[in-house]
Amino acid sequence: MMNEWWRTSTVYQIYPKSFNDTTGNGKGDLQGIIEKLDYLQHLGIDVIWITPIYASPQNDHGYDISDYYSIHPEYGTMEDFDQLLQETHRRGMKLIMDLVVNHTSTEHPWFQNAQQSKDARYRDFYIWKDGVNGAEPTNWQSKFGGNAWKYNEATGDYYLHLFDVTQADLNWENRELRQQVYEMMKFWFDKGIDGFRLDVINLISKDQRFPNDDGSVAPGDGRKFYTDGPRVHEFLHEMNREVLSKYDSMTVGEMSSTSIDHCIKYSNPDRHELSMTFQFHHLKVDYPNGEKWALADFDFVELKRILSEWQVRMHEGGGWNALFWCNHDQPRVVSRYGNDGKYHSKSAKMLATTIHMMQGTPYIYQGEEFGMTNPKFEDISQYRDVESHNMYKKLKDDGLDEDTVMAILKEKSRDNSRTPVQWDDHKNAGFTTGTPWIDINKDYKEINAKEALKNPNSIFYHYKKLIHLRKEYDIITYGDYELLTPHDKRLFVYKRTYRNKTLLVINNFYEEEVEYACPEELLGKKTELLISNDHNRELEPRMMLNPYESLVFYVTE
Ligand code: TEU
Repeated sequence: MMNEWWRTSTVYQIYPKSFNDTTGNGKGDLQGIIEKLDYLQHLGIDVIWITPIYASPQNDHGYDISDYYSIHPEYGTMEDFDQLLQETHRRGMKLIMDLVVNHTSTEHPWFQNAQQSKDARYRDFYIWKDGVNGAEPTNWQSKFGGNAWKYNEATGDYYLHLFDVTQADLNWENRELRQQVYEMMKFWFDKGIDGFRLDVINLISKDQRFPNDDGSVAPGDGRKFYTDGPRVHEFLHEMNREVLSKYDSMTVGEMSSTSIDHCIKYSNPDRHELSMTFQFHHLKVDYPNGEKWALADFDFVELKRILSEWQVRMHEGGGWNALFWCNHDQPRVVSRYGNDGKYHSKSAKMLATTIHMMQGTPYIYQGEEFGMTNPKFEDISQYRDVESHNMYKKLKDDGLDEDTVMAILKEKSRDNSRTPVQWDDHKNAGFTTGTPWIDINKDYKEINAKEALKNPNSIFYHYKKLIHLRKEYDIITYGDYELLTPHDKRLFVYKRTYRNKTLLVINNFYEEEVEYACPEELLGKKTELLISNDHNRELEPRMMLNPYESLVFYVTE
């Protein structure tokens, strides 16, 4: 079996448009990433994941690809990419790319051909259906709002787009399409990349009956007919056989609305599909009745239950979790589940410890390592995401007033994670000498990488230590997991056990002081405090925890 280096690795996600601009055009670029490789090496990063940098009209900031074999010119050239890959490897780090093959841009040559006629060369690379009684083929909803089918004049029928109307779903039933995908993957692997993050890869197999969704099973938007679909494991096993098995690589599948049973199948090495999976259920505990675009406090007890169930059952099933709080689609976790005011640093460190001591591969999203927060944009003109603008219109059409809609966008929009990385306290936070494509967060003078690097007690050095602990203690990678406070309203305490050793992870998720009673079987033994976001302390029978206090004890005998 190839070396599974990714089980002890930590991944850093870069959203290049907002990372670092070296040309002054207000958008990040590949040379900007090269400039920051020493910073990432200093943090202790093992793998870099770059979101799509392929040619794209940028309607969905690169997730709408028009040429899989070229670099989007605003990011640079293929020579810049080759230099980035070489410089990454020279520093002992690995690089994985984003693979978006559930759909292409409607500007991709395949679609440009397919939309012309019913017998076009690439017609069957996409999903076409006749309307029903003058309406769309089914009542499926796009994840960006509206119906998921778009009428095509030239052929008098509709094509499927689960996302934006300019992102046409590919027909994975077509064997030639699949072979084209595999050839493209080999092109990038032969250049030397170390793997892929696979975008919404559990949506590629659709129920070929294409039934209407009668809404009998929530949410009634059609996703049950294409999520973890009938041939998805067959397709991924074929991808593994044809491509992945031929390279020492890691793959992480983004699994929208998936289940533990499927993720065990996707990531158990005996099944030869993928290395690991992202699931999102822990990031929906602030969705009232499952609705993203509404406001509610997060359900802390449910958060613990979900994370713990995934820890236990994936471990039992031989699956492998990708551990994360943030990415380019999610609000900043310190604003969402932490405290981005008085307890900004402590709560950011507590949140980091909570997932970095779990089993799986941790992912750090750019700026998370020094506690970037939600920008709290006041005006719709500040938003850049197609989803934000679609939902702004939909919520207003639904009758919500401007203030309520803007309050929802402030908490929920994907723009929250897409403001430029705050490198220092200079103009535009050191991100660009030009006009940034999206506003800089106003807190950049206080919250930036330069400040974090100067302060030995910063969030940055807390993350650095967590990354190091993962390499030093096998219990983090291989230990069993048990949640110790399932019902507590403030405490998230769990333990890891491995070869008669115990890791006790104690997190106070709130501003109130709270008492914790330590399990008796852990007292009176050789105990080491591995990491704290507060002061050094001993493990005692009853401990009064400070606001957002987070402690990790290693108990050996
Ligand atoms: O995201 C898919 C996805 O599930 C989220 O975008 C979610 O559906 C959306 O935020 C609505 O709440 C992946 C990429 O991460 C995202 O950036 C792309 O927009 C999307 O796929 C389409 O490629």
